[in-house]
Amino acid sequence: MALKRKDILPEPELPAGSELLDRGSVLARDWRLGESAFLSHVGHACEADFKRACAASGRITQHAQIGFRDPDKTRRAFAEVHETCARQGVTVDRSGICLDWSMGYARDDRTEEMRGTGLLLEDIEDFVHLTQAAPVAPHFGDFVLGFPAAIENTQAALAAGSTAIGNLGQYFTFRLPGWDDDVAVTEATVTALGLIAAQDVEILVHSNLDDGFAALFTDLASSIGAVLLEKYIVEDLIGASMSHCYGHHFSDPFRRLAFQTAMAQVTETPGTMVYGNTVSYTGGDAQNYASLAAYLLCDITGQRHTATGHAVNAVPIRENSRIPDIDEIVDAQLFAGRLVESAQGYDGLFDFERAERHGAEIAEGGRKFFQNVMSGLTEAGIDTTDAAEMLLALKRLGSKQLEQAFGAGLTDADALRGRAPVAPSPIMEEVEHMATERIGHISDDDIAAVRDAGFKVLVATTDVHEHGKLVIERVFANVGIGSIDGGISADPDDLVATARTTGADAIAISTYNGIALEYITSVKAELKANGLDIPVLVGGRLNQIPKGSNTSLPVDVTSELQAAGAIVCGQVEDAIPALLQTPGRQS
Ligand code: B12
Repeated sequence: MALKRKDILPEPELPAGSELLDRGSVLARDWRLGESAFLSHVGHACEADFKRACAASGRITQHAQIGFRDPDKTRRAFAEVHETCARQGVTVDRSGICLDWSMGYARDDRTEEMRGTGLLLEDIEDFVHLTQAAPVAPHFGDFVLGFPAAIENTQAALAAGSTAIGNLGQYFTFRLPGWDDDVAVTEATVTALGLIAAQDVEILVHSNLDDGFAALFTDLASSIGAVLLEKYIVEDLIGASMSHCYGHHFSDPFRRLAFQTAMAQVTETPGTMVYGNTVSYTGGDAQNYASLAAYLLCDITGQRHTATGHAVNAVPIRENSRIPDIDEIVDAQLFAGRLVESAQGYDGLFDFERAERHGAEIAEGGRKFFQNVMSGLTEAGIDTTDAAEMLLALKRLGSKQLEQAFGAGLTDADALRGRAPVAPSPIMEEVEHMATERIGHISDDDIAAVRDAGFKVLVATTDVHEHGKLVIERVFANVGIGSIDGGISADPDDLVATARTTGADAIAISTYNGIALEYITSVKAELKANGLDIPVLVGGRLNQIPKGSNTSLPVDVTSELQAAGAIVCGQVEDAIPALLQTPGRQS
């Protein structure tokens, strides 16, 4: 069915992109790039120039991600990681931080209740202080662009001398709790992009594809399509430089390499970093070291063959169980440094031609996706020359609808998005695989019993992590449990309202953001206020930062969740006995 403007942008009037960009360039009169220890050290005007110089000389650069909550410890980590590695002959070129999601709200609107597991930089001095801590390129990605606070966060990042600011990918998929005004978010983001474009040095607008649509597309060609769309908006419409990151969900080495060659075929601006393949960290230290080596070798040899400017990112091997400490970050960087040396011997052993051929197919599919989106939006009545309209239309359509309507693959009724992917995305294959594996843990008797009961379960997430929800939905569909879509980053009151209107028999909540207890307590209170008594199942990462603490380590809250009346599920199949014990069903 053809898309119509009224269904995507029903507002009679929206802020014009050109006006927002003008507003941004007026701000640029006062907000200019400040000094950073990195730029003084390397003697380049911006990180993009530094990246081009490294690529030209064949040097592989390294990115370290630092995830502490405490600003002092974060500064210490910037300095210690750089210094300790330098003493052993390894250069950490850039550092990113995991900012807290409450940084997305305007400074004056932030409250302690909103805080998640990340770092809060209260004011500009905090940003500046950080970038002076070590001569590493400061990367301000998460929760800067794409949120209500986009302008003030961008001003602070610029003042602190950062020339890589993001994360546009998050604009498309992340939602702050309690925040529904996507027009205001778009307004702030486009104004901030105008401020960036008006700087007299090149600032990379960073986008982590895996934070955006790539985590949920079934086809890698669609992800290259997203690269082209963001490049079109940022470079052609806004006049800034677009720089991409990818990697979390790219577990298959061949497609990981092919995707890098596809990127090289459609972009010229240097990439920020290749993110570590974090979803492969499912074991203990020894197993995770194997995963680290596997993806790093692929990324290093990829950069040696086709330098796209991406820094390689060695994710510490305990990242799946807790926020890594300084010595663990150092270990991962030293590991990467040694692998950069060892990788030289592997050059002739990789089939780059085959990877490039597949990359060309992915790039071709990406161009098709881009063209399909552009003509589809034009036909719908969207002004594709207006950056704000383009961003808002893409955000509102979302990954599933975009891929269904505009994907490059041929129509296939059996495929998840109704199209056979050009290059299946590894993460969606993993989700399918995990669902099949979990179904194997459910007995035939239990399957028969849930089928008879005809349960309808409302399934939702508290945050952006959606794969747990997808696995639950796939398993439920297979064993005959109906799923009602409660959405992503759902607010507790909205979730309970949906439970009431749909007559759900239970609520299944998948949570990863360190807010499990607070969220479940609110859901239980909302249920009580609405006179509903249905089971609340919860699974995922069940931890929370203790109130009033500045520790970087969230603590497990399983027993508190149980005390609050939730049914804690370690695996999807734990939902089955819990549902079968449900005393009464809503009529
Ligand atoms: C993939 C991933 C992402 C992707 C998510 C993509 C997407 N759209 O889904 C991206 C890159 C976007 C992302 C973003 C972030 N992430 Co993340 N992410 C992960 C990662 C690598 C995997 C999580 C996952 O989806 N696993 C797949 C699921 C299916 O596997 P599983 O958990 O084993 O699931 C089983 C069970 O748990 C169960 N289950 C799950 N839920 C439920 C619910 C019910 C009812 C039932 C019955 C069962 C059940 O079902 C599954 C099968 O049995 C983890 C680290 C890790 N390796 O675990 C970090 C991790 C969860 N992320 C983390 C963080 C901090 C973030 C960010 C805040 C980072 C940032 N600053 O931007 C943002 C989130 C921002 C936000 N607004 O929410 C932290 C959480 C910290 C904590 N709570 O201790 C982790 C642990 C990494 C870390 N150590 O720092 N992330």
